[in-house]
Amino acid sequence: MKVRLGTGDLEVVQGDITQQTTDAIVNAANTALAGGGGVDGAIHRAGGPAIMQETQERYSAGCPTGGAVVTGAGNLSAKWVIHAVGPVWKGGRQGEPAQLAAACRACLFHAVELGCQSISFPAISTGAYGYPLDLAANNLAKTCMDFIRWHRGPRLVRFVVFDEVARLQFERALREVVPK
Ligand code: AR6
Repeated sequence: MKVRLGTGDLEVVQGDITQQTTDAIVNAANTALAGGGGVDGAIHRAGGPAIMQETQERYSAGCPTGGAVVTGAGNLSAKWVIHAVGPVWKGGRQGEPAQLAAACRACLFHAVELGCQSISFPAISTGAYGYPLDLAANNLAKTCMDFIRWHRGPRLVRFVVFDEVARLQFERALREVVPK
């Protein structure tokens, strides 16, 4: 599913984030940038050791929740990996929505600064970090839509989700945030 906004497009695809050929792909990282399972494990496995090496050299202090840092993409087709740190879900009243939106915006600002035309996001925080899928989809769709309406680029924001349940949630969320 694709939504055209004039200033840029938002789309949802079901698949593997590591296979995307967008200029940047987003990693669902942790504050230590230490690697892990899920998206993080898949990106480091497919991208090779150069990504972790650069991460350790440049960001030895890690990255706070709600932030994002950039590395090259090793063996991946993308040019850049933007490592975003989403919040751990603690019930929703401890700043998680603002932190998820901040992490998403940090990625988009990096992408624009790097001159990226396109960026792929996974469903940040909805795996190991337990953020409810429907709420994360709403949050990420709204944050990206607001961003590409008010900034020059990226031209394409793609949400890459693993399964059909997530795809349906992101499609619903996109339909709901599109201006009528
Ligand atoms: N492509 C697209 N989506 C994926 C892929 C993939 N290859 N693999 C998993 N997903 P998660 P988080 C989906 O756990 O919740 C790591 O250990 C998955 O179904 O990767 O932000 C890190 O090191 C889920 O919907 O990220 C951190 O410690 C979504 O991607 C921690 O997990 C995100 O799941 C971050 O947890």
